[in-house]
Amino acid sequence: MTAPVDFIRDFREAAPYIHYLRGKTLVIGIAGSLLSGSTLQTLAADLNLLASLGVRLVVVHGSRTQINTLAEAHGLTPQYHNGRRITDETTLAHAKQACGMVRSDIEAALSFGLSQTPLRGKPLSIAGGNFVSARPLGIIDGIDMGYTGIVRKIDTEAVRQRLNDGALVLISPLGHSLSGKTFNLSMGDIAEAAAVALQAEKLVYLVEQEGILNEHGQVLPNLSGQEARALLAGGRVQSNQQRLLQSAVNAVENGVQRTQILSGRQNGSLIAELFTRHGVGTSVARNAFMNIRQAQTGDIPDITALIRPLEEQGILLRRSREYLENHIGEFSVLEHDRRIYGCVALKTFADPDIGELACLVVSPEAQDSGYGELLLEHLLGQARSRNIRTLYALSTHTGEWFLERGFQTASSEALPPERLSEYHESGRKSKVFVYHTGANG
Ligand code: 1C4
Repeated sequence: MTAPVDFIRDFREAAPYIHYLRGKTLVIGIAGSLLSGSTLQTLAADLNLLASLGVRLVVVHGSRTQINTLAEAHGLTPQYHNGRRITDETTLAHAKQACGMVRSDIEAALSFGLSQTPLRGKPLSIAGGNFVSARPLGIIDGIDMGYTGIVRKIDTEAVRQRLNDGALVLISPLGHSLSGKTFNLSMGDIAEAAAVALQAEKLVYLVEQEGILNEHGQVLPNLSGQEARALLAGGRVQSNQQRLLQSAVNAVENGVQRTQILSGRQNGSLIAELFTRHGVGTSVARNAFMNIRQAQTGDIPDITALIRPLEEQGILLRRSREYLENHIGEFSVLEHDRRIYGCVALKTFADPDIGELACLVVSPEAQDSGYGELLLEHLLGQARSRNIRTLYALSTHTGEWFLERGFQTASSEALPPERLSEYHESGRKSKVFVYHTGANG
């Protein structure tokens, strides 16, 4: 029997992410509209899977759709100001009712366990409680927002205690004031505040859209906090997503490593985002001043300074100034605070399905902070967008680094003919690694 090649490749790719996420805290905010029927069942199975892999989960559920359904059933029209619900006594009663129903449905779905696996029938322990204290939003532009509240404090000690006990912490969008009043809060406000208070590894928003969409309706894949801020300032994000993106920016600017916004409707999107290199949806990362961009001729002195010492050690191929001038379009550079710390090149061949990751360098003082990984992700994105299916990397010293990131060893004979003749001429006997990008070709 032959091994299922795709499964083995995907499992190898996922392994470093499984290792990395074990013991890390994820705060996941889920829009209320996703919390019913088969979508809820699928999300609950994925949450169970994450918990079984040792990820510490704080889930904040929304309830907007359910409150609106109750309002409509009573012949009421929901009232909003600046995108925030105005909560009168009746709406507060609906909010409490909606939260009770949603919470109970989530608990039931999570209790179902991982169907078709040995974990079936071993329900995850779910913790609830008065983790969120709130205060009224007050009067905005002369409009009394009633029982609409904002987060005052997250009881991080209590949340951490439950997480340490192995429970999933499930938070409803209600908060209580010190005077004993209940306030209707937004899922996003709580998720952001919890992620910051817990200094979570990631804040994930599961929403209806595929991610944050630009003014043309296209998903914006990777943004730095700084880029996201510029998009918001320029009004280049669809109006109904501005608060969500602002929340993502707030989180990363206050210590959360990354915020991810993705569709909760697409089966498995949460798993794809967390355990594959290419991910899905929009990611907002903390490195505010880090940027990977297309190299320009003016970057050649900086690229030369990066690569010359490694050429002398035989780690990289020699590339003359003339070569760099002629091939600068293949290069990308990583800059931080306008200084270049790394580069990588995508070589193409007569066969359009094939590419090579070449000239990958991170300057010694910036190594071990994930820049190499970011350059690799960037290059894989470029390869996919050009429908390159097979990506080679040749290396004399760095094989392990590629193997740990999902590459596999390959025979030099698999290289395209023009690269194979260079390979023989160089006499370097470099090892050959291959990565299947998943592009459709
Ligand atoms: N082997 C295994 N692991 C390594 C490693 C190595 N040589 N170097 C670093 N790591 C590990 C670190 O220990 C760390 O592990 P940890 O602590 O997280 O467990 C992890 O990698 C760090 O990962 P990162 O994402 O923070 O990576 P960076 O440090 O930012 O960057 C580089 C990784 C390998 C890029 C960086 O160490 C570097 O610049 N090294 C020197 C240059 C180099 O080896 N580049 C790779 C070239 S292979 C050539 C060409 O010219 O085109 C040759 C072609 C031919 O024909 O031979 C290439 C592709 O450029 N090919």
